[in-house]
Amino acid sequence: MTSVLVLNGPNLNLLGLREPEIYGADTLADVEAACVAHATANGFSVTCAQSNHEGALVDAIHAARGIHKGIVLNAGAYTHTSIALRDAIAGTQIPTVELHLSNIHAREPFRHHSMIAPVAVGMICGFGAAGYTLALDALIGHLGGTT
Ligand code: CA2
Repeated sequence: MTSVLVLNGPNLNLLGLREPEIYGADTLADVEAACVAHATANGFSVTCAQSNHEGALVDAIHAARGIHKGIVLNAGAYTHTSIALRDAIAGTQIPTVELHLSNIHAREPFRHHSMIAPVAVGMICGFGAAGYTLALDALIGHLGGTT
């Protein structure tokens, strides 16, 4: 069965616990359970991971080589700063869908630029937790829908 990785970055472990008006009421565990259910229903397996550390996220992308055919990545605030994450995606050439709960373009100017976007297959943002399953659908479609 084809496997994909859902990777979440810094502070996303706080989902559902703070700022629900921006990020929604679903917890990270809720989001991950929805990803597992959605991927499984589509014949894919999914591994979910989260880290608050940039290097650990780079390691997770490197470790995906040969295991996961694609990545859904919410890099959190590292989206806007991390050349290292961008280089990891470009270096591994693992198809990656960038995902944000909030519409980063409707927020503060410093969130408008993404380091990840130029090396991503595409970006989904602004649809809250539903964006994760939208991103999985986009990734599965990009991979050809085959298992
Ligand atoms: O909208 C998104 O998904 C973001 O990636 C979330 C990041 C933010 O820095 C990006 O600009 C957009 C922040 C994640 C923080 O998550 C929290 C969740 C609940 C409470 C506090 C923080």
